[in-house]
Amino acid sequence: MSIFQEKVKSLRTHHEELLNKKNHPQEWGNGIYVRYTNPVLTAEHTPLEWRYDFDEKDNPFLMQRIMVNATLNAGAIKWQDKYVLVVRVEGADRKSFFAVAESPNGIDNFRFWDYPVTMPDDIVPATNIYDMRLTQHEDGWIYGIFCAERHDDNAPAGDLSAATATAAIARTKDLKNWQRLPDLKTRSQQRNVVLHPEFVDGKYALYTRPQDGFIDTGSGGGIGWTLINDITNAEVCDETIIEERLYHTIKEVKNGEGPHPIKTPKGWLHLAHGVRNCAAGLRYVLYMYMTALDDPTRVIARPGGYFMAPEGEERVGDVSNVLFANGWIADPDGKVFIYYASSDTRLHVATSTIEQLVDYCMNTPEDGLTTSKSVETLKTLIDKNMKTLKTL
Ligand code: M1P
Repeated sequence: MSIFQEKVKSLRTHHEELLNKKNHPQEWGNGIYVRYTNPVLTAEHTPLEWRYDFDEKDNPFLMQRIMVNATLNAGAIKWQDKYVLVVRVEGADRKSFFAVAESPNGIDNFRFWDYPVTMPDDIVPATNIYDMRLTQHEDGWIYGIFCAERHDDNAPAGDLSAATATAAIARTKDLKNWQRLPDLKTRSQQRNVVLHPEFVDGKYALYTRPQDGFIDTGSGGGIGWTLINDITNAEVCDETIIEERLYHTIKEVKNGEGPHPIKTPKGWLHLAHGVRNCAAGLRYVLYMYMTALDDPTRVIARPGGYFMAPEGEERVGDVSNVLFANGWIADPDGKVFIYYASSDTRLHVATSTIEQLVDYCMNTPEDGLTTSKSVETLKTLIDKNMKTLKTL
């Protein structure tokens, strides 16, 4: 065996070890969900065929020819008994694309399919696409709604950072062949747009996030709701904010719907992200809320504070202090797999159950919005525990 062949063999062995690595639940948690010790996908999990040229003549040093920077913000779906993620893969060139990875158990052994997704372009091609939310809709299609980013040509000459965010829409039956529909027509910029899985009043329903600028929500923001007559020519006519951002909360600067909500007997279970600003920059955390079954716009539970915040190594990455989730899977037995990315760099899983998440939403006190209220809430729990402990 030549030196080159030996190098290829050890590279493949090392890669297989990473792909086959068992994931284990972390021992101490908060009783609400369980984190796992290893990320489910990192840049190193991407296929070697994407990164190396294995022809010795052309690549005698066995160097990476195309480098991958990150694997993050994945849409998720249970598909043919597999836990399937449509991952945002970011190359060293800063361009994101979608690639499908699947696992037999949802917590480890994720493997990418051989080729990334070939996403057809809109009439106006995008520079970058990312953060797909997957919805198996009752109309029979699987929809992927994602952000399409383009340079803002109305910006002053020389401003190369000005961009626009638009909600792009595509649909598929097999996660391989995608049919692109026209981007969502709307007065504002939009990111974090999500399709509700059921028709509402016979129409498609979207969660939106209107924003004045590419980064700043400005006067806009909050999680909005709109009904769409024709998904093949989707246009926002009326938009109502159903989940506002609020002063001195974890969602003061921005918020956005995560994956589409899960239907439970007690209401729709929502996962979202909230953003606040601080001296270290923007801090992204995950939070939950619930809406009524008969009216998905009516909030019925608002647990205060964050549900999940960056911890340990999760806190550091390309965009530090960020947790972001746009994919989760609820199994028929009630187990929930939450796929979240840390610091725009890698992807993790946490597990819980519908019963636990509903309990969390219904029984976590709301944010009282002032220190005095928070202390009152705390004292109520301590008083209750003092009485309980006396009876033991
Ligand atoms: O960098 C953190 C996140 O920032 C954006 O989220 P939002 O639209 O709520 O500000 C997105 O670019 C997201 O991809 C990214 O993870």
